[in-house]
Amino acid sequence: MPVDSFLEKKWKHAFQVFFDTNKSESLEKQDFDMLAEKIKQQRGEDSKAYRTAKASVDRIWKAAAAAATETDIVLKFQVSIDEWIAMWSALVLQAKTADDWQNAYIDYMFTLLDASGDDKIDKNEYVQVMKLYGVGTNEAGSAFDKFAQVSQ
Ligand SMILES: [Ca+2]
Repeated sequence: MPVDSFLEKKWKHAFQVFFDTNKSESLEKQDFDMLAEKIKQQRGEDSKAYRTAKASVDRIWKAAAAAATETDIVLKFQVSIDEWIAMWSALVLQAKTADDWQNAYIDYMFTLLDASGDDKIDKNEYVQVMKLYGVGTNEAGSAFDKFAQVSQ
């Protein structure tokens, strides 16, 4: 059974924007290390965002690496975009409850976005964090407006 193309697009987008930090079109440990480093520079070593990111990123990486084919791990230690999609599809198709790595992903994204730590994400925080990922202010702002409307 094929996965909904909207979902697939969403996972691809997350892969490209949030995880493939070095833009190599595959995930390596380096992507995760670079990401943690960016957050450290922006929020500081003692920040909750950095501590959560470091812990979560490690859990996500381990799950992603486990989902990659054996050859990839042995030869390149990489996770391709297809393997990334397969990892998410498996969850959806099996209708499983969230795995540890998925909870880690949610913790990570939320803590990163909630810069003030008040358990809410406002537009300014969202735009600032998206800038960290190279997403333009206007683009991030209009994306925020769209999903803020949907969730009201
Ligand atoms: Ca990469």
